Amino acid sequence: KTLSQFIAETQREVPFQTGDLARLIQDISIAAKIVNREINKAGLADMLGAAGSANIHGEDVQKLDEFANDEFLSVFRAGDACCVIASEENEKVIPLVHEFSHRAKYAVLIDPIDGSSNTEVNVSIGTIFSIYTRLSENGPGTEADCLQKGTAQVAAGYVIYGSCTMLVYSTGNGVNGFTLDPSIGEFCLSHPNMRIPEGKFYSINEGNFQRFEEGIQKFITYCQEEKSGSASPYISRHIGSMVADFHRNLIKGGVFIYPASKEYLKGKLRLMYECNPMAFLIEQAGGKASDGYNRILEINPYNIHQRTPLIIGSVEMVEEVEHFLKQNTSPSFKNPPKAIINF
Ligand code: P6P
Repeated sequence: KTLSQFIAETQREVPFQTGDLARLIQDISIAAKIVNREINKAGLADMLGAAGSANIHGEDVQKLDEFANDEFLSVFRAGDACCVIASEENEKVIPLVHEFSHRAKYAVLIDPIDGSSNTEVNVSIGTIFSIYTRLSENGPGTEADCLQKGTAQVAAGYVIYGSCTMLVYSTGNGVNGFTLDPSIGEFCLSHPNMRIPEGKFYSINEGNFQRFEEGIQKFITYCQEEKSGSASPYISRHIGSMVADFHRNLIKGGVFIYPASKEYLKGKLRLMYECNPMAFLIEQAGGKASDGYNRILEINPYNIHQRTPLIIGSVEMVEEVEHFLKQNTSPSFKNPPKAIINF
């Protein structure tokens, strides 16, 4: 069953839908196919490496980041369902002004390519998107349309460009995964109604161990310790590309952690276009997502680029991490040194 057939079928289940959200998901899938094509030949088409510029966060922009951002922006501009975009690659939101702005219902937040530095070493990377119904009445969308709590999302998903390319998304009625069949150029339903199992993978950049809060350090040590004389059941798996680490855990179970650290006081990952969409998906798949203390989806946003610590995956493992954090917040971390990056 192709994505188009799946959307047509689910459209019938939800009465009075105008089809705008369906169109938006279709548009995202088209841009994803184009980005996928460039990623697959990145090494040949000189799309690897830095574009020679820095983005608004001062991070080297990879050529694919720019290409992907342009592709997704152009499909949203060409359509009539989106009134405003917030992208990791753009400092300000981008209000869409077109003849249909007055009736474009959705705000889209996107990380066009997450983990682009992995392209050079042929590691899976991803696109992450989050969709809200606009709050403003009409005309081009506004920043306020983008700055909504994660609980208000109407849809969210990601594309993983890996050994195969998949689109995984939810509109609030469960999570479905579609695998791109290059022979027909269609995303086909391959993972219906995805549910995260309880698992034993823990995924974290242990290189930052000395900079983590004591609770995180104790969780990692707990995972490594033998249990009643037998080997620890926990398995460390960390790819360093959040979409890939998330996708493995969604299928096999486990927890992905990018916590606060002395360097990143609020964690490194972005709330609005990385953590909120992934939190929406994981809850739809029966999992959990928190910043260690609060449900990610309940965080009140103040800036489209704000960061948050992220602990996401199987309920049992997320709650184990939360347990260690609640028990052990070391005093040194309460008064951290001037953080290098705390926005
Ligand atoms: P670190 C990739 O740059 C990314 O945004 C995520 O995909 C990944 O989980 C994280 O950063 C890796 O960050 O600090 O461990 O290199």
